[in-house]
Amino acid sequence: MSIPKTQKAIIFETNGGPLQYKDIPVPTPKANEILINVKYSGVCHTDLHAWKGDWPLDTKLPLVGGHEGAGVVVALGENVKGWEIGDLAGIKWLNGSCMSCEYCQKANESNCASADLSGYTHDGSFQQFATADAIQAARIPKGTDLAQVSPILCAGITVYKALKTANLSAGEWVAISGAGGGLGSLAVQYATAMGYRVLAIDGGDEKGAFVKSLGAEVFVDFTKSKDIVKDIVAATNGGPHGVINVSVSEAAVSQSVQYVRSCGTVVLVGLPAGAKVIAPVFDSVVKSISIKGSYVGNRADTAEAIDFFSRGLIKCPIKIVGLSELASIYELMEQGKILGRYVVDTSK
Ligand code: 8ID
Ligand code: ZN
Ligand code: ZN
Repeated sequence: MSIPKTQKAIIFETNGGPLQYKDIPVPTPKANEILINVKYSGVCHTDLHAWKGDWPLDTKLPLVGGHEGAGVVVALGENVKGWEIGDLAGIKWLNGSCMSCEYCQKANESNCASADLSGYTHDGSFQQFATADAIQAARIPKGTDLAQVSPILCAGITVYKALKTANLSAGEWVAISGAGGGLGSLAVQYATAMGYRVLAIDGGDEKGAFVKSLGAEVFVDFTKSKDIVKDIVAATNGGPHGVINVSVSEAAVSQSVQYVRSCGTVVLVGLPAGAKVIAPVFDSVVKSISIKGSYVGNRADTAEAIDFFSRGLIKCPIKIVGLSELASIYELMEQGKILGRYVVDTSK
């Protein structure tokens, strides 16, 4: 394939400013990078946070967002080993890290102080050609449907790692709070595949039917329940053994601390701007609960999460639209109206 000089992208110059669909230069891979012709990219709620600039971490500006990009390798930096032109590759949130600090040495690369983040500190996958560190780029098996696999590259890896962090045994209950969204709809499926019983929490009948179709045994509607803590404790005969918080709601996180079972684990994943966890010290001690943060996953988590997908255990519930329509996806996302994941086709 001949690589063009310019390409279509969605770019913004200020946080919350216009999302411009326009021609920009094709980036040149650095010595350690591969150049990927991105075919499809999932749209994660993190991309909305990055555009709005509502987290206490600055984005690069101007910025091309996106970190669930799936495509084909079209060029290799001069030091790259182990990749060939034509391989399928994925752009993940963790684009690259130092590989030498204490955290990188122990494979906690996402905790590296100099982590480079796709669609945040490094131009991401809302463009037709994007660069990725050859060490961190995800390896996608030949023949994979690139639109279907794209949400695995952030949502899938993140919820898979979060479920491992909850440290559950087969047959135990896990509550997924925010189950109808992008991360949640995959969390329900990974949890089911890992042998857990799923209680899903989200709002509205449509989301209820949706999460049940994905494997949830029980649905609790946060817009209708009069006492959500009581309802969840009753449905799970004493509270879920683990909770994966993927909603963008501060209140939902604090409720999870109340309904989790004694000796259970609350995992924090969703990142509502400015939110705090309110956990009563007395209850936390007497119930001996754990509250843990979980942040994407490492290279092994990536390979494992993709393997669950490749074995047909995870079906990404996607809607495909053109890249030029990104702004309308952000509107739906802000209103909590998305079932599963939107994926953009970079050719439109
Ligand atoms: O590594 C990480 N920790 C990581 C990785 C990727 C994404 C964290 N995230 C963060 C995102 O930045 C975002 O804050 O996870 C959050 C969820 O991302 P998403 O799944 O991409 O968002 P979504 O598709 O909008 O889904 C959110 C769901 O939460 C529901 C909504 O109805 C929607 O279905 N929800 C809300 I908002 N309030 C709720 C409540 N009180 C609720 N569900 C239950 N109870
Ligand atoms: Zn993401
Ligand atoms: Zn490091």
